[in-house]
Amino acid sequence: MTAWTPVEFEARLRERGKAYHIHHPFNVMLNTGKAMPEQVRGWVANRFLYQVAIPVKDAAILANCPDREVRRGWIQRILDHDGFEIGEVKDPGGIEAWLRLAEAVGLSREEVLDERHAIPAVRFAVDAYVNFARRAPWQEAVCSSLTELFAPEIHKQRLATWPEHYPWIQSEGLQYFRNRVSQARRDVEQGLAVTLAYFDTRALQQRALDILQFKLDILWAMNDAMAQRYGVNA
Ligand code: AHQ
Repeated sequence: MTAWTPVEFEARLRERGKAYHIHHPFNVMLNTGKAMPEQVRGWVANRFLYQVAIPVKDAAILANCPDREVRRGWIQRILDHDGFEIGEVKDPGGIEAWLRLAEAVGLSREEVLDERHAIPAVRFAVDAYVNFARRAPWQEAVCSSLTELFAPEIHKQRLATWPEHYPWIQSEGLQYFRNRVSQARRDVEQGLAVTLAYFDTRALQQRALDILQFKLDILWAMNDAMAQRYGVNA
């Protein structure tokens, strides 16, 4: 079988958006204003496990990647999350912004940092992502980040709905989502370019779709675990 053209291949990747966790009942509850404060707090506390794993996952990709040009682009992801102080330029980073979100929804920094609310299945899903990035060829780990093709929409949806539905959450707590809309777009530019170039036979392209599905399942499973623990209000 001949390989799909890059245009066709990208379309097939984007088609998988149907399985993105924006469609999960727990996320639909959150973004249609039906979540109780305890469910919002449970989501923020458990999603923290995913957030702090992202720079570890990205460092694993850097460690496996011999291509300096790719590393120059990819390292930005670690700076985005861990923050940095380079000369006069300072940025507290996305993990700090997530802790501000935690405080804005009524959690203490301590109870988020000590992961006391962590659901075992959330921890296992996050570990599956980090361990995949450590073990897989770096191009496959890059491909697995492409659930972010669909991320700008979910961040914009939160920004458009949470202030109205959850007036009890202070607005500055949503800064993380504001930052991610542009960061996700920039991430995807590099991730997609690497993926379209490396997966260049029909068999490799199918592998890329399977990798994307694996990561979609990770995000979906996290929501399943939170729905089971906190319930889903229809
Ligand atoms: O805040 C998110 C983030 O920093 C990342 C990095 C990226 C990756 O490398 O896999 N994926 C991702 C995602 C973030 N937020 C999720 C959300 O729903 O808020 C979405 C998630 C993703 O689409 O993979």
